Formats: sequence, structure tokens, C-alpha cells
Amino acid sequence: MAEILQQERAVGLKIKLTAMSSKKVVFFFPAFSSQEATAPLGILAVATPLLRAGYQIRIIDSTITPNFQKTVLNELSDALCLAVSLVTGPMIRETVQIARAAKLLYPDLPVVLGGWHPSLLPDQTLAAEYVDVVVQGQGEYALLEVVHRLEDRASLAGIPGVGYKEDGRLIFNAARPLLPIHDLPPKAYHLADFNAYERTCGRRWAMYISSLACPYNCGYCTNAGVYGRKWNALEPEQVVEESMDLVTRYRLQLLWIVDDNFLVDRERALGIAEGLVRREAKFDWSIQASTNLVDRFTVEELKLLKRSGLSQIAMGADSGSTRVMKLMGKDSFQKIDTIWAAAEKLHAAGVRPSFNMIFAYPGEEEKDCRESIKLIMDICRRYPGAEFWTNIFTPYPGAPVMERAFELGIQVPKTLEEWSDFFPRYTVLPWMSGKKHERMQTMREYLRMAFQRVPVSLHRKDRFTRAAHELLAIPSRWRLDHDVYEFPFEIWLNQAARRVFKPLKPKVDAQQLSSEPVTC
Ligand code: B12
Ligand code: SF4
Repeated sequence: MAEILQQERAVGLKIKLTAMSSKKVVFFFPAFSSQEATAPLGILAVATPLLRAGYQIRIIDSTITPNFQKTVLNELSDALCLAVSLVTGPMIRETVQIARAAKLLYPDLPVVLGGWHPSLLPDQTLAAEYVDVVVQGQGEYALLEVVHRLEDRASLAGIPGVGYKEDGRLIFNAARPLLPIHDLPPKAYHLADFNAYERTCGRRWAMYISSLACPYNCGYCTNAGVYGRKWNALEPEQVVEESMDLVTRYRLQLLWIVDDNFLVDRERALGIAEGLVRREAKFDWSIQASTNLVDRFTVEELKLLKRSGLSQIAMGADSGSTRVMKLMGKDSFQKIDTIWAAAEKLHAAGVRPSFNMIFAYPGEEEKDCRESIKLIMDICRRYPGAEFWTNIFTPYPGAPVMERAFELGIQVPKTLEEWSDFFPRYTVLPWMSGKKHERMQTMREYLRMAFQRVPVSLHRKDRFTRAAHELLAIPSRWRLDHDVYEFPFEIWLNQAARRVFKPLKPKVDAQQLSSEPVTC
């Protein structure tokens, strides 16, 4: 980065601030540590009102842009502001890096942060010296107002949902009331470079959102803190129309519907499926839903969803222990039975059941962890094709369980930068550190090796890799059944093989973190 800055200076980029007369907004999307590359929906959402108001938009997504730092800094030379979208975790690293560099080169250029992390921790985020503005919650109209004011060199006072700095003080305006989804403008998909995403990910796909919020409030989940609990959704006709149009226009193979809980309204879900079947849809789509809601459908109804293209439902099973389910605040709506029922029915309908699990939730004991392993093993054996993705519990700001952070001994970060290490793949908790953490990671690695999983990104396995995987799966399952993780020679073999036979998947970020899908 220092080199880039020097180069910029050397070529004599000396624009101090032409910015205020500019109509260009530069968005930066930091690497999200996953091969599942596609257009950032949050940015496409906030871009539309800006485009309609005559602003020019430039999006630089670090995952698909070689030399992204240089590109961002060049683009900023005639921009009105830099706007970044981020969630808690490793995305913060590149955010900080780019914001600092931008400030060095263009000290007066406003840096605006939006998305989940700034929404959940606005004060701490704004306190960073390289951040000028934070937007809390829905950004469509908040950012438009911010940009108008920046252009007019006016104060940001009074814009709902916005925090800013004035004379060195942090000022927070009143919260912005949430808009229902049907009052939000369409996303600016045409700004996305789907060819570049396809080159990185191996699959041509996009995210789409058809409802907002979730009626539940699980202990580890941050959704209620940003979107509340009032589920609201688009009508089936609109969902069918928009998804058909998106898939045709951008030649997509898959639409991942990122709603928190797609199946809240049964009739709506069936209406969407009927509409897609009627339109002879020829694409795959997947959703997130809780197991109790999946269980309300009959196999016949799920078969209808399958015929319409539904290929997978991602569900938060989270634990195989009723006790932990209770600790997570899920027992009121999700019983272990519904996990089994969802697996059974989806398997019968030909839709892949994809479950998320959380280990080391506060209060989880060894026997609870064993119950979770048993649930995974039993379901995967009984329903081939069912898959489980595991996470180590990660305490996110805004989640109900974080109210007990002090009592639990969680060291809550005090600055924006300190949050960059919060990532479910390597989170170290006070009750899960040292040897315990190591053992947990080994166990998770065996779970990865014991059964197949299908990520969004295309991963082609040659015959040799497939055979090796099948061979290693046998001892991995034995170990998981018997709780034996010492001398993990299969993992060493696997790692050695990976080093020799380089993965076909592209490397997305320097840390090569594998992402685990989000929980529902
Ligand atoms: C899709 C998704 C992913 C995809 C992202 C793919 C991609 N190319 O973007 C993948 C699978 C990679 C992913 C990974 C992870 N994710 Co994720 N993901 C989501 C999901 C389901 C949808 C995000 C989305 O696009 N929503 C639709 C858009 C339109 O809404 P939005 O993002 O809220 O944007 C609005 C506002 O936030 C704001 N806004 C957004 N950006 C900006 C920028 C500016 C400048 C402004 C002003 C405003 C603004 O305006 C937008 C419009 O109103 C959300 C859940 C959710 N309900 O949003 C979780 C969610 C964001 N993920 C989460 C987590 C925890 C993860 C993982 C850690 C999961 C894991 N186990 O590994 C990883 C971390 C990746 C990383 N960055 O480090 C958490 C984040 C919590 C937090 N505190 O930040 C969420 C909220 C899920 C949850 N409830 O826990 N995720
Ligand atoms: S984890 Fe899933 S079911 Fe629980 S509150 Fe969050 S979105 Fe809803």
C-alpha cells in the first residue's frame, strides 16, 4: 500500500479536493473471505436512488479487481466520497487499509461506512479517525441524503439513521424507521460485472431478496437488531417476474434468495413455486428457512418447490442438544424433531437439506457437543446428500447473547480494527481456547472430510481427488463416532495432497479462509 501511495504521489496526483463539485460516488466492497463471489447486494441496493438522482457510480469489489487498492485510489481522484459496505470480521482489514490510504491522499474526501457492522456498532465505527460518516440500517435513502448534502457542502444534521463528525465531535441523528420491502427501489444489478464474478467463483449466480426480517430472535443472531422482527415480503407475482427477468438478462445458473426466513408465509412460497413452474423456469434457486417452517410443508408441496427449481434449503439446526437449543432461545419454535422431519421430507422431495451447526455456544458441555456430532452423523448416513456446515460460536455485536458478554468473560473489542479477527472459522473463546480449541478445529476438519458438501462456488474434483476423499471419509467417520482425534494423520495426508494437487478453486483472499454459510 505504501508503494502505491508513493506511486500516486510521484505521478503527481495532487487533487486535494475537487470532490465537492463531483457527482461520482466510489463504492468499495472488501474481500469477504469466500469463493462465493457475486455482486454485493447491499451496494446494488443503495446505488439505485443515487443513479436516479443523476450520480455516477463506480463499484470496486476487491474479490474481482486485481490491484484493487490502486484502482480505488485512482477512482477517488475526482469523487464526491468513498462508500464502503462491510460486515463484522475480516472485511474490516481491507476497509481500514483503503480508508487510511484514501485519507492520506485526499484528506478532505469523506469516507462513509454502511452495512451490518456500522449498523450494529455505529459509535465505535465512527470513532475511527479515518471514518467521517456512518449509516445505520437501510441505506437506500440515507445515503442519497448524505450525498446530496456533501455535494452542497451542507451539514449532515437531521438525516435519520446517520452519524457524522462535527468539530471533532461524534453526532448521531435519530434512527431511521425501517421501510417495508415493497417500498424499496429495485437493485441496480446492471452495475455488476457477472463475467468477472463467474471467472472467480466458477458459477454464474446472483443474490436476490424477497422478504425482510425474521419473526424469531435466536441468541446468537443479529438480525432483530437491524431489521426488527416484523417479517414483510414481496408478492409471489413480483418475485416470479423479477427472478425470471434477472436470470434471463444475466444468464444466471443460480439465484440465492438471501431472505432470513423465506418460508414464513406458506401460501406465498407455494405461489412463487407455481408461478415459476407456469413460466417454465430453468434455473436453480436456494433459500434459507428455519426447520419448523420447512416441516409445515408436505412432501408433495416440497416436490412442487423442487419442480420450480428449488435445489437447496439452508437451515440453522445449530445443535443436537435440546439443552443448548434452549440456551440459544430456539426451543420455543425449533425442536430436534423438526430437524429430522426437514431432512426426511427434503430428501424425499429431492431438495438438498443443508444445515448449519454452532459449536461452543455459551453453556454447551461435552455431552451436548457429542449429541450434535451424533445428529450430524445419523442424518448424513440416513439421508445421503444432506450436508452440514459447522461454525465455532462467534459473539457478534447486537446479538441477544452479547448482553451477557461480561459475565461470559468475552473480551469485547473496543475499536473497529479489533473486530477484524471475529470469524467463525477461528474464533477463540475464553471457554474454548488452547488445546480445547485445537481439538475442536480437528473435529471440524474430520466433519468436513467425513461427508460431501456442495458450496455455491463450483468445485470440480478429478477422479483421483474424489477417490482420495472417499477413502479418507472412512477413518474420519470412525473417529467422529468414537470421539478420537489424536494423531490426525488423515488430515496431514489431506493437507499434503492439497499442497501437491493445487485446488482448481481460485484463491480469494490472502488468508484463504473457507466460508461457512450463514445461519438461519
Ligand atoms: C449473502 C450473505 C453472505 C454471503 C455474501 C456474498 C456476497 N457476495 O455478498 C456470504 C456467504 C459470503 C456470507 C458470508 C458470511 N456472512 Co453473511 N450474510 C449474507 C446475508 C444472508 C445477506 C446479505 C445481503 O446481501 N442482504 C441484502 C442487502 C440488500 O441487505 P444489507 O446487506 O443489509 O444492506 C442494506 C444495509 O445494510 C445498508 N448497507 C449495506 N451496505 C452499505 C454500504 C453503504 C455505504 C451504506 C450507506 C449502506 C449500506 O443498506 C442496504 C440496503 O438497505 C446476511 C443476512 C441478511 N439478512 O442480510 C448475512 C450476514 C450479513 N452474514 C453474516 C455473517 C456472520 C457471515 C459470516 C461470518 C458467516 C460465516 N459463518 O462464515 C461470513 C463472513 C464473510 C465476511 N465478510 O467476512 C452476518 C453478519 C453479522 C455482522 N455482525 O456483521 C449476517 C447479518 C447474518 C446473520 N444474521 O448473522 N454472507
Ligand atoms: S438465526 Fe435464523 S431463525 Fe434465528 S432469528 Fe436469525 S434468521 Fe431467524
